Amino acid sequence: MKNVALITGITGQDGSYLTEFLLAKGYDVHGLVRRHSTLNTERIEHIIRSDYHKVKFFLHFADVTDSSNLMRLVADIRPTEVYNLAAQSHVGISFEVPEYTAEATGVSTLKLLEAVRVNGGNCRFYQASTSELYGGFEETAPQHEKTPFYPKSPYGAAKVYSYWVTVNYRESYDMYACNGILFNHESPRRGENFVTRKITIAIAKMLAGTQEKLSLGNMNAMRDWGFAGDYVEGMWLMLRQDKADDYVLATNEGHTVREFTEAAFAEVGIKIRWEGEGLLEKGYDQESGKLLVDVNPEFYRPAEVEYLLGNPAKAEKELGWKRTVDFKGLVAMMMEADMLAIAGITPTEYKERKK
Ligand code: NAP
Ligand code: G4F
Repeated sequence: MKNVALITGITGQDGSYLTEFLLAKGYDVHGLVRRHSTLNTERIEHIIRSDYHKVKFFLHFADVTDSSNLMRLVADIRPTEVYNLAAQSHVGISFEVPEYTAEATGVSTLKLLEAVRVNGGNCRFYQASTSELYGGFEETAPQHEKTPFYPKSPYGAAKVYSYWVTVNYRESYDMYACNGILFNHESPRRGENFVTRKITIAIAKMLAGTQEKLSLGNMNAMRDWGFAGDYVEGMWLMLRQDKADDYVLATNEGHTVREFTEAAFAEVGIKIRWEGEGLLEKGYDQESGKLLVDVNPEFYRPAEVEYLLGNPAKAEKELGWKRTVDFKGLVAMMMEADMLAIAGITPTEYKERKK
């Protein structure tokens, strides 16, 4: 039987890596894209321009909040696997657009599951669940599949709904439906307003002379940051098992926002000297004394998730999943990509600079 994947959120970070991964495995890949007033396909532009386009790679206009659209597309495409990656995925912004987040990140999962069920229910379903489910529940860190949920944002609450409705469809209708509970994963394709990418872009701009300083919110928040390319393989592996189940993907290595900032500056040979605390914390170039980092309360959230650290033991044992990029490798990859793209230096100049 031909493998046919349907990916929602194909224009996002994970959607683009997953598409490359599945095309390399011989899948037909169908992706849903929203209509924008400007083109929004930057991350998959290389695939659109490749020989795959309209042969093994197909795009369809759709919005995951539109159930009739989903129903028709599932009926037309007849996917063997559905990867539900679409979401309003920014935690901070979910406080600004809570109702829309509930629709796009929560209820839309029900709409897609229902479209699959009504159309026969015999394709495999991946739901992009998240470590934000655990939110404020830190006691059993590293968090794992059995850790209780305590979402701390409209985004987290919407994802809790999506998690449970996925489990519910698995149990009620015997559907092969899995939750991948993924801890933060990043890459050079990460959205510009997530903290890691915001940091690497800012440093590249500062070195290019087009930005003065980097302003951040909570620098003490700890995250378990992995590489997105590793995590999309985990999604696929979850759909390869005899029985559907839920799995954590994480690195079990935690770092604060401050540590990520230091590590990114270190990649370009700058050592940060920190002074002050909380809103008064500042980071200076140890050599020149120049102010490089400060704190702006604008980036604080009404409620914060302070500590996320994941235990991927179940995925490692049952799926044979293993991350290939560690924290240092991830920071280096992201910093190099932004230096080449933004600071306009060549790979050779970058290597020279790092010596
Ligand atoms: P992302 O880069 O923000 O991509 C989100 C995708 O969803 C984009 O393609 C976006 O389309 C699409 N989308 C948003 N609202 C939509 C709507 N109403 N209809 C159709 N498409 C819509 O997110 P990501 O980092 O790739 O993450 C993928 C999924 O994993 C998300 O569900 C996220 O919540 C979840 N997750 C991510 C992480 C992580 O660390 N990256 C960790 C755990 C879980 P546009 O391009 O048109 O905006
Ligand atoms: O990079 P972030 O915005 O990611 P966050 O909130 O952890 O959410 C990401 O990971 C989740 C998985 O755990 C996904 F489900 C979700 O879709 C998304 O991909 O923020 C990371 C931390 C937070 O504690 C935030 O308060 O960094 C802190 N932070 C400090 N200064 C900042 C900033 N975050 C952002 N975005 N911008 C800042 O200036």
